[in-house]
Amino acid sequence: MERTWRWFGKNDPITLAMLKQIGVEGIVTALHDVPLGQVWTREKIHDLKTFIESYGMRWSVVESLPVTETIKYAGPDRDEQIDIYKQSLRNLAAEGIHTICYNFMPVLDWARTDLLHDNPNGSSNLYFSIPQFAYFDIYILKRQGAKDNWARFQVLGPDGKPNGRNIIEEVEQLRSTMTPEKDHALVENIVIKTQGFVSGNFKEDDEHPVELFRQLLALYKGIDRDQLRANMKYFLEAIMPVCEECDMYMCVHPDDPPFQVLGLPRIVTCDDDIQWFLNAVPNKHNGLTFCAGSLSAGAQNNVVEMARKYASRTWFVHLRSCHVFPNGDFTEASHLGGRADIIQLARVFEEEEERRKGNANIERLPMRVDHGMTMLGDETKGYNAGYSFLGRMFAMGQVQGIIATVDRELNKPFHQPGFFD
Ligand code: DNO
Repeated sequence: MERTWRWFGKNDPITLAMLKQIGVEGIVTALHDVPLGQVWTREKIHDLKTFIESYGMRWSVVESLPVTETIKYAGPDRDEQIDIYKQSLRNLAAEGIHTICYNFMPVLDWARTDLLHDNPNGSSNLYFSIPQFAYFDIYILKRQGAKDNWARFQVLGPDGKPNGRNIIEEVEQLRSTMTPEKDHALVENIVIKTQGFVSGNFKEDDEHPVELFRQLLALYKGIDRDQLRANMKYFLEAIMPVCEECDMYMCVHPDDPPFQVLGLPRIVTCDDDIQWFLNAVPNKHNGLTFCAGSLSAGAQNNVVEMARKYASRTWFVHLRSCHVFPNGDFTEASHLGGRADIIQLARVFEEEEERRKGNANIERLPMRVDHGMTMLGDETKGYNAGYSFLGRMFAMGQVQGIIATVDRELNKPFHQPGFFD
């Protein structure tokens, strides 16, 4: 796999010169300054691509070319937005970029309740607490029907059966300990700090993020799982001719967390879902971002089995692993532990890459380590949540070691750029 890194553009405090020193071969980025729903021009793409190439790396993957809400809920201007999307795809391909990561999660991209949760070793990680999230929904967002939803919400145990957790009881206990400051911190974690840099729906300086959130949620009134699936199919069918014409590989990111939240349907959460969207539009340009972290947060998912099953339609890999507690809350595990089994995943995808030899544009399978620990001073640097430097570098070192070992077993050459070897 090609070792890539999510970089947030020229304002990212982590520079390309730094990345070069740690064995990064390719960059995963987006035009973060283009407002949501506007065409990415060739000029802007070219400018960033040339900048990346001046460091001896390539722009391997776009993460993300955002699918605007109107496409997801089928608003009146969705065709217009799809046309804009197609134009951006054409412009990207014309500049030699052929892999696009996107997601089809309504309103909320990924979700966490705590961004600096203590690990036993003194570092910290991202954390998702079901009762804290339910508290946000019921008492901060005050979503109609939220309490009923959470009363019926079933947390699945490792056997795939409901574990009997009483969420409402825990929410009420939590409520008695909450303060306005703690409420504010929860809003920051769920909306501002996690969405701001990925989705374009929210900005760091939004004055009324919760109100904005409510307005976006209202757009999905009446949209159930089947309807959202139909909208995803419509979008994919509409863009496939362009993807074929310019050999563009689309890879949807699984939903994070991989279960329903805020009464919104989520449709890329498990084996059945993946099978569904791949079959619904059976074209190799309709593929998957295999995000081991998101999938491993679902106790129902056997991540290695899924990797084997879907490797041939995977165009981008995210390596991280979750630890799911018996009560269903989860946190990021070490890249050498947790539910995902990154060692086995590296085998699956290194073998898959061998099968792709000679196929232009997909010959290398781009992989990035996903969220890493916040450690050794990362917390003071203002990095985006989950995207620390030292923590991700540590994970990258571990993953490179795994890949080198697997490659030795497979008799596959392993090259570590930047050294005399
Ligand atoms: C969070 C990421 C997501 C992901 C997008 C892809 O860290 O996993 O923001 O990049 O959903 O569209």
